Amino acid sequence: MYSQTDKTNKTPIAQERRVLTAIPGPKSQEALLRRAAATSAGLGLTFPVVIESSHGAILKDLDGNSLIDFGSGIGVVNVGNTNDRVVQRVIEQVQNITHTCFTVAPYMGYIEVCELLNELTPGKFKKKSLLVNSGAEAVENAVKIARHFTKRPAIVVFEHAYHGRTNLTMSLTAKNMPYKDGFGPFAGEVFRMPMPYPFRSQTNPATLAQDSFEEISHRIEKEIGVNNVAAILIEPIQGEGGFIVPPKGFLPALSEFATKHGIIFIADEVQSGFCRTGDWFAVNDEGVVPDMITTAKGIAGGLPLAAVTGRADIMDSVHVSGLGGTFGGNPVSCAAALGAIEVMKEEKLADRAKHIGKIMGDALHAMKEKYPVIGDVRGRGAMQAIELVMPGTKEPNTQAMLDVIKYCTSKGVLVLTAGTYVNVIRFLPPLVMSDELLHDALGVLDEAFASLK
Ligand code: PLZ
Repeated sequence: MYSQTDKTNKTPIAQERRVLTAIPGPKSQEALLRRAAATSAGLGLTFPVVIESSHGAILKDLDGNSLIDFGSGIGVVNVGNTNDRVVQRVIEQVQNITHTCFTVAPYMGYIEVCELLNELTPGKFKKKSLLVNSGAEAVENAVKIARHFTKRPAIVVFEHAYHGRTNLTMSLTAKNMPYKDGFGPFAGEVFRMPMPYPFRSQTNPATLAQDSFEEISHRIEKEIGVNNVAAILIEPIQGEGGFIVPPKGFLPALSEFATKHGIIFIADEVQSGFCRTGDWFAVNDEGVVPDMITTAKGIAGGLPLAAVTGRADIMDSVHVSGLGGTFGGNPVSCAAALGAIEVMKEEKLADRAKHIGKIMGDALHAMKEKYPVIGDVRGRGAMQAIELVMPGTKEPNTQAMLDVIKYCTSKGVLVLTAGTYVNVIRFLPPLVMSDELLHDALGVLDEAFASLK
């Protein structure tokens, strides 16, 4: 299953973990020196290896080590690395049209991706879409359109939010270091509200959703004025912030409040979308129907593509040529998206995400019982995280996170970090990861905790 086909004329990549050298190995080390010499020091580095090839849930580095991919390039290759169908569609497309610019001379791929997005996103009303290059660009466009439609300036965002690195999206993002520090001045008319964070909240869990909603609605009314608010923008499960899942009832209340006051409710599903949480989109879980939804990452199986999908009246409110961009909805990316979405449907990857979530959830909860450094286990489907603390307290434990990551890397399991307090380990496996590989990776994680002093 999931081995490379002959079409790409490459050696198949076995779906197994194999560590042949220290990590990084000598070739990766040499390549990382070139990286340091040639690329901006402002770029971070999560996995200290240089990748030569990939398939399914395995990344192969320059030294021939086969590493388990527990990050999917930050939630992108949900259909697996170099998914056969995506690769095939890309090869066919790149020989036909590489670029025309959709607003200059349109092509079918763009239209077909939009038709699919309009159908797959929640809401029975008529919808329309716009394609762009990155998640940040999608969010920026959603805000642009919401302001144009409502003729109101203010945007409501949340603590722990992440929406991108452009000037506007940096302004919408919560965390200073590393995203904003020294990069101001920031965009105006952005108002940040408290986010219900069940693990860290002092409030009674039973009333957290309602209490948070009441505080936020009160503040919107008193501090901004509902008639000045163009949009409420929220990640239904916060990504970079540490996979914070709001308590049940919170998102529906917020969305209802927005509707009541003519405020556009925008769900940023850039990280949580495309089967990741066990549904097409994370908002499906509570039946929340956003006015607009931003997507990227998982949409095109590894090629750069992002989208804004929304109520047709909102999306059509912009004058002709008010939206666009040279590369947005590039034909090759669209072909990849059509392949990726087909795979998600046929292989029922939303169900697969639920299955992975059950295995991960059970294993992580069992680890929490054994290792008091694990303060919280949370997430949905194949979007799970653990928050590390000083045992017996809720004080963030960054060192434990670093030690665990280091151990896992040395054993060939690549996992991502997250969190406002830099103490969260998040798991975003490709949804095609086999149960064997999943158990193997979780076994390594358990060993990592056992090895902590
Ligand atoms: N909205 C919810 O998660 C991207 C950031 C990686 P782009 N998250 C990964 C990094 O360190 O830059 C993200 C997201 C949510 C928007 C974005 C932005 O998407 O495609 O990175 O622009």
